[in-house]
Amino acid sequence: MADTPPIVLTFAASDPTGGAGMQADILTLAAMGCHPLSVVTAITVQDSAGVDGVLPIDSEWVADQARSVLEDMPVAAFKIGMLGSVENIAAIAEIVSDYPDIPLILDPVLASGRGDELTTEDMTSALLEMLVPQTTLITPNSMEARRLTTDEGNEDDAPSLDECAARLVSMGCEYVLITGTHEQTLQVVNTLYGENGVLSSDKWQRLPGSYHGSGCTLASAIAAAIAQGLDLVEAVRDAQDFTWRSLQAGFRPGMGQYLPDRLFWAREHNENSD
Ligand code: PXL
Repeated sequence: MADTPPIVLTFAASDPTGGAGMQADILTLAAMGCHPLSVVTAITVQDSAGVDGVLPIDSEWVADQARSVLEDMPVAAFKIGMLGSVENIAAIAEIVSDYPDIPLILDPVLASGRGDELTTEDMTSALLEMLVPQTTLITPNSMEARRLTTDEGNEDDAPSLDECAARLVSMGCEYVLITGTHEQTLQVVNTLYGENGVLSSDKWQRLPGSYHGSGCTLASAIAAAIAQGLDLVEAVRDAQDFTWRSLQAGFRPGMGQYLPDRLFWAREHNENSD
């Protein structure tokens, strides 16, 4: 019998396009040699151009899905994406608190890449209060990092990205990876922070397209690399490389955004063997 691959549990919402959300996580985790467990938190109606509807799953069903598989199988990492409701955040926070030794990668999904709001203010507060203190690594893009940490009642509060990361660490997570796709820089600069500030900063060639699911791919790839036994700094670098190559191989199946191709490596192999 074959060995069991490392197991990663993702809490995420279904995206029928296969670009983002749970489908992105499953594709990425499998592509990186892990077995994905998937707890669905919400279902969405969307196409490659935008989100038309979100239906959160009842939080007891979310908890039951997770408890069943967690009692059955050993999990090497958690990945948390879109959560759907405050009740779901509370349920998931309670579950992960029973597994304090399992690394937790939190992708704070506030809006889709195309600007559809996916998280209410109440959900953002719940995320900061209940999940961030239990998080190993949070992976906001620069806009999310500012939104999570800026005091909106204070017009003078305009923190640098370094300050945003420091504030997130002070809220209780161990590491912060801020991605720089939305910044006006020639290359995309992604910076990893720990409790003493910058740990590493990686520059990536900026790709021309607009992609749906890049953040989900990156956070899942980090969870997979950690589950495979890499330390956090190595996992973050490997996962960025995997994500960049998935984006470079991206395709445009519909009329909206490009989707990352998490199976780029399998297709390269096919071409070579022809
Ligand atoms: O990319 C963030 C994201 C996560 N999860 C779901 C989504 C999106 C973006 O649209 O639809 C289900």
